Amino acid sequence: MKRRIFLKNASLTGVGLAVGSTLLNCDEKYMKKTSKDEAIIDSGKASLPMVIATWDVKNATAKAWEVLEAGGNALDAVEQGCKVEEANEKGQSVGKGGLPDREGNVTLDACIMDKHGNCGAVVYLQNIVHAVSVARKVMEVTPHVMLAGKGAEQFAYELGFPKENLLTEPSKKAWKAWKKTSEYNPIINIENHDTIGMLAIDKNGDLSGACTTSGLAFKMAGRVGDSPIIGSGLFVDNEIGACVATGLGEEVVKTVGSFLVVELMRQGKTPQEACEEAISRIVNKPNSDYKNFQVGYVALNKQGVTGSYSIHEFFSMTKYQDGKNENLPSNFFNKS
Ligand code: SD4
Repeated sequence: MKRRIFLKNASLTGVGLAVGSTLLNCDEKYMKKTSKDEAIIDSGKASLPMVIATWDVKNATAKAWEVLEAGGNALDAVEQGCKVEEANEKGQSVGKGGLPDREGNVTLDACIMDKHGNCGAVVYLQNIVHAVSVARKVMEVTPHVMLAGKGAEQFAYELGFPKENLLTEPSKKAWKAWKKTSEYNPIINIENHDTIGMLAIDKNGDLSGACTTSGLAFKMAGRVGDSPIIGSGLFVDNEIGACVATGLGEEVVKTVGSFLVVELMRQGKTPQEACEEAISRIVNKPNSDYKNFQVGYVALNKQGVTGSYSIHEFFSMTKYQDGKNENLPSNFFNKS
């Protein structure tokens, strides 16, 4: 249910709106004017803090919420939240236990972005569980945005990250079974997508986001997807909102999906409308093969209004807000 906040006889620009216990700064461009002296904020539930994530990852959002509730910032929240899934060996698309590439190597992609627009990423990282934390270190202690492969791994060891074998027995078994046919067919949800992308707003109203994945199962050695690419897998603009993607990364990269969603929100679209438009850019391409792959976006704006949309059914968003941790099915394009 959408909660609507009515402002009467108020100047719309730079209004400080008390929502719950949190003061939210609102700007005219986020409001729908209904008459000269009344505005509606389509706020969803604009009480802060809040966190959303791709797929059903309630343990991860619970961790992020714990950080936010204690007054922690959104950056710490998304890092801590993503780490839960990276350590979860049962998740076969993230961190330890991720499905390997066709050579049997688990390689991780991750990125993180803060309220200042700073960002860090690692691609093709091996033998380190917490790729998101390495990405954060790239952002914080190097002059660079992205480190790849051996360089990223070496950097992590220098900072004290432990070396670990990421290939668990079940994932090794799945790889061996795959090798019997070696068919590469990255079909929609079948591959157990659960790349975690997480976006948070803290009690100060500041945004951050992170994304971490082992990428597509049985990908070509050396393949990097959208998840560590700023603007594709993730984008955060603290003035406007943030977006994170999941699914077939090649399609997200080709449309610079997360940046597109944030820019559409800047132009006045709601997070839901922006996610839908970004999906339509993919499916409406001439000769789009969208029936054979999945892409999903989750987004939120500065006011805590959220959106999520995918090409196919069974994508979902987990949202923790107002003390409630819920997994919500997303609307989707392909109803046939
Ligand atoms: C990739 N987008 O590497 C990732 C995969 C993914 O859930 O999202 N899986 O293309």
